[in-house]
Amino acid sequence: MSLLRPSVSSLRTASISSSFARQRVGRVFLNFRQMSTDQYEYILTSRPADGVALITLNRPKALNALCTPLFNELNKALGDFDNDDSVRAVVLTGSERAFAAGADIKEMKDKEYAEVYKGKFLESWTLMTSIRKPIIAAVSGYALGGGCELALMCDIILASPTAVFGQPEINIGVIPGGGGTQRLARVIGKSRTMELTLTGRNFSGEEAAAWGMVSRVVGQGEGQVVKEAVDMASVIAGKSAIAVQAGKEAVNTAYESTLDEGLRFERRLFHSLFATKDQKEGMTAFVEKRKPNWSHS
Ligand code: DAK
Repeated sequence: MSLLRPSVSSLRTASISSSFARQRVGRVFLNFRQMSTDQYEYILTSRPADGVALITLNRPKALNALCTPLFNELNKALGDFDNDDSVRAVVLTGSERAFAAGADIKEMKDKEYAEVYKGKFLESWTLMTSIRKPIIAAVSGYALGGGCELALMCDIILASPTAVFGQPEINIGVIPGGGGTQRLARVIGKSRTMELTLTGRNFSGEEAAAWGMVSRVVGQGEGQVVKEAVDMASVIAGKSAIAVQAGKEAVNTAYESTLDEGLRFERRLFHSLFATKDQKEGMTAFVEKRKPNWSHS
């Protein structure tokens, strides 16, 4: 199956009764139960490797501008994959030209304050941060504004040499609203974030890698970044899912707590893994010099 042209593979009608589907965002309950995967218009989903799901943003004419229906579909697909035991890691990508050129300016431009404030405009964007499985962003081309913020909400970012990141909202009379000022500041520091936010200057994947925002810039070639992200996701999918979930939770806690609290949380999670079959299996397999056979429990 081509990674560059994934098919809409899961054409089953999903019955989402999970807690995710009814996730609380602010004071709004989002409910995606009525949407089935064959209704996707703005994304493609596929299963390029065992345990790996690939979501491709697919709004090419608008450079994958993130309109509300696209985000609803993205949240729905992520929620489904989070609840599907056969998926252990997710790759999120766009096109060669654009990961995503930001929130849809055409959708936003005529909105009034009361409408966006009362209607909690775009608040459902944060829903994806509650996904338990790792999400790897494979970024080619433009990742601007909300596109950059979307990548920052993922757990790992790989960039192609063509990647162009930026928070250009200042150029259209606003500031980042999807976490750009907060997540960027935590990852690349105040001075750089201030510069990027106030000048709107774009930055390259190489800069992002040097600053620690991106894991690395991968080799040249169309589709290469997706291939490398899928390879990385496959490695993760080969681990104990329960340990992977704990690892993601622990790392994310580093951004939400003091060092002392974070270290205590990490220790507690580490201790709790001794209640899992996978800890017994993993350590026994090491001693017996064989590959572990994970039960993910
Ligand atoms: N929105 C809508 N359409 C967009 C778009 C966008 N962000 N970006 C590109 N397009 C559309 C263009 O309008 C054009 O459509 P047509 O004219 O063909 O109909 C098509 O995509 C191709 O774009 P260009 O013709 O402009 O292509 P170029 O190669 O010349 O330029 C570009 C590519 C990416 C440099 C340029 O399109 C551009 O500057 N785009 C806008 C980038 C931008 O300013 N992005 C930030 C938007 S504000 C929040 C969450 C998130 C946000 C806010 C709040 N909450 C949770 C509260 C996020 C806000 C933003 O992202």
